Amino acid sequence: MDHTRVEACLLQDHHGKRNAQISPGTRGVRTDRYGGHVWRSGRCLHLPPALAVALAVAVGLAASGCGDRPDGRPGRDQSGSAWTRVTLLERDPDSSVPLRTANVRVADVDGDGSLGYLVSEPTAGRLVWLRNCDVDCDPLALAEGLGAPVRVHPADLDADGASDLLVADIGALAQTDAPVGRVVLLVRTGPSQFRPEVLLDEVGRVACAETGDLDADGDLDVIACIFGHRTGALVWLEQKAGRFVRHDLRAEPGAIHAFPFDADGDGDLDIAAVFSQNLEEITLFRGDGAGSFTQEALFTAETHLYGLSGIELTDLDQDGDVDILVTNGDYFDAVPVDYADLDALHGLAWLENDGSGQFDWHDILRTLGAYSVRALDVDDDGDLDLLLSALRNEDILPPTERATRGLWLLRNDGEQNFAPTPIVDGPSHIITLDTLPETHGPAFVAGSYPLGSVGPEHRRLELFTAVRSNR
Ligand SMILES: [Ca+2]
Ligand SMILES: [Ca+2]
Ligand SMILES: [Ca+2]
Ligand SMILES: [Ca+2]
Repeated sequence: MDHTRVEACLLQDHHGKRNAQISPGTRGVRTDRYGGHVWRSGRCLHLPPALAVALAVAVGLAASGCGDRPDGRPGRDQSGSAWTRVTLLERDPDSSVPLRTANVRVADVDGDGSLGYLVSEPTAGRLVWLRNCDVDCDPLALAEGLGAPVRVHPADLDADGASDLLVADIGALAQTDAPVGRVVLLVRTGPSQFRPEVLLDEVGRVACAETGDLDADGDLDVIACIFGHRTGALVWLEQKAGRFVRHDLRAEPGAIHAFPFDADGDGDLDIAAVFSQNLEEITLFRGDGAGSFTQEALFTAETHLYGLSGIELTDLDQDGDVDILVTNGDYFDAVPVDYADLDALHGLAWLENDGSGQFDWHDILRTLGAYSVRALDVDDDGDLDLLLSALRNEDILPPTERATRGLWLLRNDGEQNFAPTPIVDGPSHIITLDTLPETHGPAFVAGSYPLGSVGPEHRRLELFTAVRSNR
């Protein structure tokens, strides 16, 4: 399984706490007072302190705290933060199909206290679970029972104490109304063993599957986006004595994301969903706690070119209620287009919750291809900053635009005014982001999904860690 070989060299002090990383593409040594580490011949080697310091001085990298890009230059955003950038999953030139990452989630799936990543690779028909990433990021490929997984959500659906994996299996990446979509539960039967169980099939292409106790009866139910093509639906699957009974929330195609949360603070779960295709709408399904929902539009775009690409739930202003981050930047079905027009149309906004489930729209940034967003306090000043990725399709972008604005940091001034700066040059196809827990410092992972050919610069999964050098 060398195609999932992890290309990171994780450093640890003698307490086992990770404190730096290097990648094989980087010439370098990382040191601390207990010694150092260097990547050689596909292995991470420990060096005694004296040798480590000598080597570090020789290559000019002695624990400077400054990250390096694969080309050896420091990765530094214009506002002064440096980022280490480490390849966790590299391009695999030997694979029979080009490997593309549709989704990544940070999760301690096996509950051993060590970080893991769940990576959906639909073109390869599998998930890759990177386990124990605090130590060595041991990869486990899961393909049995899967068609084209696009999202995975760890949850203990059968309540046996071991986290299972709920998979949205789109079945076909190309547009079709064929009943190729499925929701598959990988039931965990051992530390690394899973048994696939189909919860929903014979439906259109499935783009999301999430869990929540939607009828408040003590067991986890499932929300699924049957994206489809010309037809589709948002549904929830009621868990009933180990079986899952389908209930339709809305019979419309184009559902990308749907997340359960308590929008109005009345103690029961509501659902925020995004419908793309021709609706281009953010919809709230307000629950009554017994499994009935009433639907209301929170936002409707004026043009189908708007290209809603996702939502993310977070309490952005930290006032105790859950707000909704909204990205629009999908243009798969909008070519030929003028990129300048889309650059003014696409971007990032947030819907501010007043606590009762009433939402106000605030624009944050317009930029072409906005796709994935996560909130993270990058500068340790107590407010939530934002990370944004944009898909920069080389087929329609001038060369100067392709790689320069694919990954943004938006610094919060404390009043939810955001100042955007590009994080690093280079990645132009980052379709998915997730943040690491606070204990790992300000850090995030980024998965790449090239829209055209997969070139030598392609990295399937990268880890970015901020170095708080400006404080
Ligand atoms: Ca339930
Ligand atoms: Ca509620
Ligand atoms: Ca809030
Ligand atoms: Ca901040």
